[in-house]
Amino acid sequence: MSKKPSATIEQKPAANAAHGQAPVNASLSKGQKIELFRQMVRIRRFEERSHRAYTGKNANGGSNIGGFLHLYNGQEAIAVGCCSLMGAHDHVITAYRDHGHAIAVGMDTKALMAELYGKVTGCSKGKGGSMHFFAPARNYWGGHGIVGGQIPLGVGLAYGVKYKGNKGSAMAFMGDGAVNQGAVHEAYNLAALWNLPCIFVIENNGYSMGTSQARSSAGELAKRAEGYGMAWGMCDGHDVYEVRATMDKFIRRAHEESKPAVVEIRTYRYRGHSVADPDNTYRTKTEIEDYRRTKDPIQVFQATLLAEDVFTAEAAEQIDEAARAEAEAAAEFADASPYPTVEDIQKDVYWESDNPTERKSEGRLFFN
Ligand SMILES: Cc1ncc(C[n+]2csc(CCOP(=O)(O)OP(=O)(O)O)c2C)c(N)n1
Ligand SMILES: [Mg+2]
Repeated sequence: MSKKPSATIEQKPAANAAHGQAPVNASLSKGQKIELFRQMVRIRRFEERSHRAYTGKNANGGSNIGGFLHLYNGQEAIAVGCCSLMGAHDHVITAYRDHGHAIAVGMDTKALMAELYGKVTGCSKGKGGSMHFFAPARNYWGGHGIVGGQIPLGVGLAYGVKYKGNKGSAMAFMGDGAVNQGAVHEAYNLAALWNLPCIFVIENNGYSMGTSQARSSAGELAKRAEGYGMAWGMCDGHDVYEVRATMDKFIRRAHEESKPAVVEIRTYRYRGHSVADPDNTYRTKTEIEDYRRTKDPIQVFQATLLAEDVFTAEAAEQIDEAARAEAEAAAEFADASPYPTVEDIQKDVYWESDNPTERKSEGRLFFN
């Protein structure tokens, strides 16, 4: 993707061409395929630009971005593949590694970068930061910091879809580390018991912070669905066609039969757990480079689209240039935006304190 592609990158199309033939992919127009590629590149460039902002200093010598920054580099095909399948009543909720999904559902990167900078123009008015991107109008319900905490909320979203009689689903994303949380199992149980259209998507990047899957989790992660009588599936997350072909089956099933499922998507993250977290103690450089060289989702899809004659290398380069410029413009916008005021600090935190006259609860508010 860079102007001078690294000589070490093996630009090969995805190994299993059958996924490109799946109806959900075969029916895509050239323009739609290019759009999938563009989204992945936009995510990659946004993440790289935010990494630079995080490690750099602002004009006053302070940090541009406070708090944590968990980057999505390497996992782009999952958010893009899954969100590209969303209809009017499909919802998404995820953990703190939430930038990719936000871009994939169509959020404006200026509002996202401003949120990272803690500015009032951010999507959460500068009060959420990296882990709390939200866009209710796009059925995107965040952005959650408690590992596994978003999963019962995802079941609630699916309950809402069913209760309203809509043909939809909730995709509740989690990492491989979240599967051992008790709340995830309570959520599995209710989704299965009540036949809720919830698809639990495990983005298995092999590590929870510095702990490998082998050291933390027994058995096959998705297969645990069987204990709850749920369907399950697995696929590789570096091939956007494969992600779409796999997820399409479960989304259709959720729409038609209101049935939950667990889908494990194998992937890899290139950066440390967060930017502040060192990445030199639990895995080797060779492991990261091997993945990048053979399975980088953007490189793989670029090679696939070149082989399919969907676009030229020059067109891919232009998409990359535009994505870099967009990320740069987002950083400039964030930098130039004001911070929220002290007076606003308690606004937009609790609905009830913003709407005291309409509040429904009796008794003391927040126990004061
Ligand atoms: C309940 C809870 N326990 C611990 C943490 C600290 N913590 C933050 S992220 C993380 C690892 C989660 O890894 P995984 O679910 O694989 O997601 P990934 O970071 O790989 O996307 C941990 C232990 C937390 N935020 N919440
Ligand atoms: Mg993980």
